[in-house]
Amino acid sequence: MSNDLDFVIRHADVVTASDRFSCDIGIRDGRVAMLGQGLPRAPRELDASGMLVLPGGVDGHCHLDQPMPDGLRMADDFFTGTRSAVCGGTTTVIPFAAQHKGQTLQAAVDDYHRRAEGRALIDYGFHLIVADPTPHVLAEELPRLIADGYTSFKVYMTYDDLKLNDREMLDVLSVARQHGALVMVHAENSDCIGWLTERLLGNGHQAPHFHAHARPAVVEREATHRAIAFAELVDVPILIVHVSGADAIEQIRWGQSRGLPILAETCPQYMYLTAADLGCGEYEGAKCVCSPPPRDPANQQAVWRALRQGVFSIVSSDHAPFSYDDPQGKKPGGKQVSFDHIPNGIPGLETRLPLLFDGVRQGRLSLHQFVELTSLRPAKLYGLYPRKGTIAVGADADIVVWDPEKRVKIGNASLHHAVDYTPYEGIEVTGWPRHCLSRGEVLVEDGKLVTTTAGRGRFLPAGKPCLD
Ligand code: DUC
Ligand code: ZN
Ligand code: ZN
Repeated sequence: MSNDLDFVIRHADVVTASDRFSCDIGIRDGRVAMLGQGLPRAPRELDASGMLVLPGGVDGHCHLDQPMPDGLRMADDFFTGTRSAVCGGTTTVIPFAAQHKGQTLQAAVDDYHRRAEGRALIDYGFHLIVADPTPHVLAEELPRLIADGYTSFKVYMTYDDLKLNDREMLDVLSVARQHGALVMVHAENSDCIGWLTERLLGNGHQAPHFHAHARPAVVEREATHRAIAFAELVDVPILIVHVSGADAIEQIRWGQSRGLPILAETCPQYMYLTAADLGCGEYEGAKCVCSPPPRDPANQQAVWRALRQGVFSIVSSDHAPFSYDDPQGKKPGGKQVSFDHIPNGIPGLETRLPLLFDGVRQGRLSLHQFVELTSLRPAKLYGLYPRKGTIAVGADADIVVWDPEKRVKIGNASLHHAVDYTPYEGIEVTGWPRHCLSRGEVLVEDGKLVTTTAGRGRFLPAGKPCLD
């Protein structure tokens, strides 16, 4: 093997979760081979003067081409979704292979591999969604799949087609404990939502904004507390996903203060959207229907505060892409439907990093926290570190050259997903990726997508979760 470098990034102001240093970065065979001053010349070079050089983002929670019930369809497949991700500085995605009831987990995984292969532009891992924890799933499939590199799985406390009851939750947590996997929990109380929904519809309240009335903070708070209690009972770490505000944060802090291994994720929608974005009757509010729903400005502040204080381990997009003007999206069957039939989820793969980086600009969190929340910790938790999540000799050369001064007014016309809207239309941010490399290959150059080789992205079998 030659010792020559393939690529050198010159004058890099490198920022990782813990360090900041100036050097050249030498890349060979898709990996970082050297960090130092005055590295030898390479056939390809890039001058990063004036930029920040960051490890590529790892989006630990997004949904791509996930099979949907009832004639619904996600707008992004692995190509359009990963294209959008890399244009926003994310070089690894971890979507979900979702089991539906009656299906084996292996069948869900096989199906999902077929959807990703030949389509993904960047590297990807899979979480599992466990919707049917039969004795076979618990005793055979989960242990085998964990050993095969699927070391994290999501469970739902709501949605009729996905939810587990308390006993099933305990069973899944117990398998995770025994085999060293990490369980992600969607914490909302299903019966409370059902009860509220029935009353709202009974009173003729159908518009999108009633989605938030059907899922108030107490519903999330109760389920969060219950999930924490289960983790304590089984003595196993859990990660509460898409935490929306102060009530759930209070429960998480409570668990953490008792020394329980409670991890948490939040998403930009809980910092940038409020329930007001669901409208006050107009159907366009459907664009911001996601679960849990966005709350109010005080809750946004609580999320920012908790981020700074280290309550959260990761910030993910929860990209769940349904187009607005689409009979398979937010208007099922081409109709304006009652709030309980609007598919839940919003797009956000490409805007995750710029929205959070703007928080750095505003002094809401440090640059190192930004890297930790969006790259290092998701890589560690989901078993991809040290290959992903940092810039170090031996790591994959997944690198973002970030322009910290670039001002951008977010608009759907300039994003790269296949969704027909962004909930962040018109929001102005400062800071956007200028160049993005995936395993040493430049995919984005001067803000433009220059490589569109569908299928160059590789599946990443995950190692055991690292909680440090
Ligand atoms: N939960 C998610 O994680 N994503 C989309 C919708 C939902 O409820
Ligand atoms: Zn969820
Ligand atoms: Zn999700």
